[in-house]
Amino acid sequence: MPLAYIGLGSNLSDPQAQISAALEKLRQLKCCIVTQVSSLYFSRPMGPQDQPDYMNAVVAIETSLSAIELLEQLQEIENMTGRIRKDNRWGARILDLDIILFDQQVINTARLTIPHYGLKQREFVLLPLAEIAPNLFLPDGDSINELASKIAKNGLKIHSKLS
Ligand code: PH2
Ligand code: MG
Ligand code: MG
Repeated sequence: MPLAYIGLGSNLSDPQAQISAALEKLRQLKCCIVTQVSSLYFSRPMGPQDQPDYMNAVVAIETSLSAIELLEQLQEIENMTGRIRKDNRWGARILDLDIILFDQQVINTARLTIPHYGLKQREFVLLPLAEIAPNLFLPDGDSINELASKIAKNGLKIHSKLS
Protein backbone atom coordinates (compact mmCIF):
# COMPACT_ATOMS: atom_id res chain seq x y z
CA MET A 1 0.00 0.00 0.00
CA PRO A 2 1.20 3.54 -0.67
CA LEU A 3 2.83 5.36 2.23
CA ALA A 4 1.92 9.01 2.76
CA TYR A 5 3.21 11.61 5.20
CA ILE A 6 0.71 14.11 6.58
CA GLY A 7 1.53 17.40 8.28
CA LEU A 8 -0.80 18.51 11.07
CA GLY A 9 -0.95 22.10 12.29
CA SER A 10 -3.14 24.24 14.53
CA ASN A 11 -2.91 27.60 16.26
CA LEU A 12 -6.48 28.20 17.44
CA SER A 13 -8.95 26.71 19.95
CA ASP A 14 -6.51 24.63 22.04
CA PRO A 15 -4.06 23.48 19.35
CA GLN A 16 -2.85 20.47 21.32
CA ALA A 17 -6.40 19.15 21.69
CA GLN A 18 -7.09 19.83 17.99
CA ILE A 19 -4.05 17.82 16.88
CA SER A 20 -4.89 14.93 19.23
CA ALA A 21 -8.47 14.85 18.00
CA ALA A 22 -7.34 14.95 14.36
CA LEU A 23 -4.97 12.04 14.99
CA GLU A 24 -7.87 10.08 16.46
CA LYS A 25 -9.96 10.81 13.36
CA LEU A 26 -7.12 9.70 11.08
CA ARG A 27 -6.90 6.45 13.04
CA GLN A 28 -10.61 5.89 12.50
CA LEU A 29 -10.40 6.15 8.71
CA LYS A 30 -11.13 2.74 7.19
CA CYS A 31 -8.83 3.38 4.25
CA CYS A 32 -5.77 4.23 6.29
CA ILE A 33 -3.41 2.82 8.86
CA VAL A 34 -1.42 5.31 10.92
CA THR A 35 2.01 3.69 11.13
CA GLN A 36 4.13 6.42 12.76
CA VAL A 37 3.51 9.58 14.77
CA SER A 38 6.06 12.31 15.49
CA SER A 39 6.26 14.26 18.72
CA LEU A 40 4.09 17.34 19.04
CA TYR A 41 6.16 20.43 18.26
CA PHE A 42 5.74 24.01 19.34
CA SER A 43 6.52 26.41 16.47
CA ARG A 44 6.53 30.09 15.73
CA PRO A 45 4.21 31.29 12.99
CA MET A 46 5.53 31.37 9.47
CA GLY A 47 3.88 34.19 7.52
CA PRO A 48 1.89 36.90 9.31
CA GLN A 49 3.31 37.35 12.83
CA ASP A 50 0.09 38.72 14.36
CA GLN A 51 -1.24 35.22 14.98
CA PRO A 52 -0.76 32.71 17.81
CA ASP A 53 2.10 30.18 17.90
CA TYR A 54 1.44 26.80 16.32
CA MET A 55 1.54 23.17 17.29
CA ASN A 56 2.74 20.88 14.51
CA ALA A 57 3.29 17.17 13.99
CA VAL A 58 3.78 14.72 11.13
CA VAL A 59 2.31 11.24 10.81
CA ALA A 60 2.90 8.40 8.36
CA ILE A 61 -0.08 6.53 7.00
CA GLU A 62 -0.48 3.55 4.75
CA THR A 63 -3.47 4.07 2.54
CA SER A 64 -5.45 2.31 -0.13
CA LEU A 65 -6.59 5.69 -1.46
CA SER A 66 -5.18 7.75 -4.28
CA ALA A 67 -3.59 11.07 -3.33
CA ILE A 68 -6.66 13.06 -4.36
CA GLU A 69 -9.00 10.72 -2.46
CA LEU A 70 -6.78 11.10 0.60
CA LEU A 71 -6.94 14.90 0.23
CA GLU A 72 -10.74 14.67 0.26
CA GLN A 73 -10.68 12.64 3.49
CA LEU A 74 -8.33 15.15 5.10
CA GLN A 75 -10.49 18.10 4.05
CA GLU A 76 -13.51 16.36 5.52
CA ILE A 77 -11.70 16.08 8.86
CA GLU A 78 -10.68 19.76 8.64
CA ASN A 79 -14.27 20.75 7.94
CA MET A 80 -15.54 18.60 10.84
CA THR A 81 -13.38 20.63 13.23
CA GLY A 82 -15.16 23.77 12.20
CA ARG A 83 -12.43 25.12 9.99
CA ILE A 84 -13.81 27.80 7.76
CA ARG A 85 -12.13 28.05 4.37
CA LYS A 86 -11.40 31.61 3.58
CA ASP A 87 -8.76 33.46 1.69
CA ASN A 88 -6.27 33.76 4.56
CA ARG A 89 -3.10 32.30 3.15
CA TRP A 90 -0.71 31.55 6.01
CA GLY A 91 -3.24 32.88 8.52
CA ALA A 92 -4.49 31.33 11.75
CA ARG A 93 -6.46 28.08 11.55
CA ILE A 94 -8.08 25.53 13.85
CA LEU A 95 -6.72 22.58 11.89
CA ASP A 96 -4.57 22.15 8.82
CA LEU A 97 -3.90 18.71 7.37
CA ASP A 98 -1.47 18.73 4.45
CA ILE A 99 -0.18 15.84 2.36
CA ILE A 100 3.59 16.26 2.53
CA LEU A 101 4.58 13.21 0.51
CA PHE A 102 2.71 10.42 -1.23
CA ASP A 103 5.10 7.57 -1.95
CA GLN A 104 7.51 8.94 -4.53
CA GLN A 105 4.74 10.55 -6.57
CA VAL A 106 5.13 14.02 -8.05
CA ILE A 107 1.79 15.74 -8.56
CA ASN A 108 1.24 19.27 -9.84
CA THR A 109 -2.43 20.01 -10.34
CA ALA A 110 -4.64 22.92 -9.36
CA ARG A 111 -5.81 21.09 -6.22
CA LEU A 112 -2.70 19.27 -5.21
CA THR A 113 1.05 19.84 -5.17
CA ILE A 114 3.09 16.87 -3.94
CA PRO A 115 5.68 16.93 -2.49
CA HIS A 116 4.24 19.83 -0.47
CA TYR A 117 5.61 23.04 -1.99
CA GLY A 118 6.89 24.43 1.33
CA LEU A 119 8.47 21.27 2.65
CA LYS A 120 12.12 22.28 2.30
CA GLN A 121 11.64 25.75 3.84
CA ARG A 122 9.56 24.73 6.87
CA GLU A 123 11.34 23.60 10.00
CA PHE A 124 7.97 22.59 11.51
CA VAL A 125 7.53 20.04 8.71
CA LEU A 126 11.12 18.89 8.13
CA LEU A 127 12.06 18.20 11.75
CA PRO A 128 9.01 16.12 12.71
CA LEU A 129 9.36 14.30 9.39
CA ALA A 130 13.04 13.60 10.06
CA GLU A 131 12.09 12.33 13.52
CA ILE A 132 9.94 9.55 12.06
CA ALA A 133 11.63 9.04 8.67
CA PRO A 134 15.31 10.07 8.84
CA ASN A 135 16.29 7.78 5.99
CA LEU A 136 13.66 9.07 3.60
CA PHE A 137 14.59 10.66 0.28
CA LEU A 138 12.46 13.04 -1.76
CA PRO A 139 11.60 12.29 -5.38
CA ASP A 140 14.34 14.78 -6.40
CA GLY A 141 16.92 12.78 -4.45
CA ASP A 142 17.32 15.13 -1.47
CA SER A 143 17.78 13.47 1.93
CA ILE A 144 15.30 14.41 4.66
CA ASN A 145 17.95 14.02 7.34
CA GLU A 146 20.31 16.34 5.52
CA LEU A 147 17.64 18.99 4.84
CA ALA A 148 16.52 18.84 8.48
CA SER A 149 20.06 19.17 9.82
CA LYS A 150 20.65 22.37 7.81
CA ILE A 151 17.44 24.30 8.43
CA ALA A 152 17.21 27.07 11.05
CA LYS A 153 15.08 25.93 13.98
CA ASN A 154 13.32 29.30 14.44
CA GLY A 155 12.36 28.43 18.01
CA LEU A 156 10.93 25.03 17.10
CA LYS A 157 10.90 22.63 20.03
CA ILE A 158 9.38 19.38 21.07
CA HIS A 159 6.39 20.11 23.27
CA SER A 160 5.27 16.61 24.19
CA LYS A 161 4.74 13.09 22.95
CA LEU A 162 1.62 12.36 20.96
CA SER A 163 -0.12 9.08 21.54
N1 PH2 B 1 0.82 26.95 8.75
C1 PH2 B 1 0.47 27.98 8.02
C2 PH2 B 1 1.09 29.30 8.16
N2 PH2 B 1 2.11 29.36 9.14
N3 PH2 B 1 3.40 28.41 10.85
C3 PH2 B 1 3.71 27.34 11.61
N4 PH2 B 1 4.64 27.47 12.54
N5 PH2 B 1 3.10 26.13 11.45
C4 PH2 B 1 2.12 25.96 10.51
O1 PH2 B 1 1.58 24.83 10.37
C5 PH2 B 1 1.77 27.05 9.69
C6 PH2 B 1 2.44 28.30 9.89
C7 PH2 B 1 -0.58 27.83 7.02
O2 PH2 B 1 -0.83 26.56 6.67
MG1 MG C 1 -0.40 24.19 5.62
MG1 MG D 1 -3.48 23.08 4.13
